[in-house]
Amino acid sequence: MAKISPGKMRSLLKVYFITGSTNCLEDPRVVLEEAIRGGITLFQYREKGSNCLEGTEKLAMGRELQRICKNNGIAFIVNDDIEMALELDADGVHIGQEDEDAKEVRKKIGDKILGVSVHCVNEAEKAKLAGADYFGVGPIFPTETKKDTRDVQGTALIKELKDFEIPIVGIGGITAENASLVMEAGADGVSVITAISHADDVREAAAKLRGKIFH
Ligand code: TZP
Ligand code: IFP
Ligand code: MG
Repeated sequence: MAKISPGKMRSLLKVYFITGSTNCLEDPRVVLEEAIRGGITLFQYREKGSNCLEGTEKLAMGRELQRICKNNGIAFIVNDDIEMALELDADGVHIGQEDEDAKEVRKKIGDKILGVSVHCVNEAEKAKLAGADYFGVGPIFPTETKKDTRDVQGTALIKELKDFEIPIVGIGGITAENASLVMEAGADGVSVITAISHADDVREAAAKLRGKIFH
């Protein structure tokens, strides 16, 4: 597989759903199936937090979520865990600034999709040189999901990073109500955990968010 084109990457980022067992109110497999029915365009498996799955349980869950993605033509990205991404032959990985160096990760994963969290222009420069396929920018709005985030950034950095010509997804506290602000700032898409995983009707929540992005 050749490296993904920026145009294709931008189209995948539009409604980027992230979840893991600790984020879901019911079985993550059911949540993912429903979110796909609602129209998500990309999925990231992020297994974090107290009582999260580890080891073989995490691997088994990853494998099942990947199968659901495959059956529905949705690319499957793994958060942080490069070894698991390689073991599963995932479509890509997402790493933060606290994870392994992006250049080293790029070497390990070849042409797979590489997403990097960036919080300033300097980090964006480094990530671009390392061969990042997209930038994750956030937290845009206050979020309860990740406790160790940087300060809330609003949409200013999204505007600044447009010059890099790397696809951008906003993350952090994004809902159907504020998603338009993120897109208007120049993001290619929005990434959410709570807005979909905690919804009473997961499918409807994904569809509502999608409706704000595709109009
Ligand atoms: N990185 C920055 S904010 C965040 C992550 C993983 C959490 C996003 O979750 P939510 O529930 O969509 O605010
Ligand atoms: N951004 C993203 C993404 N994923 C993460 N896990 C994260 C920040 C901490 F939305 F993919 F860009
Ligand atoms: Mg990380």
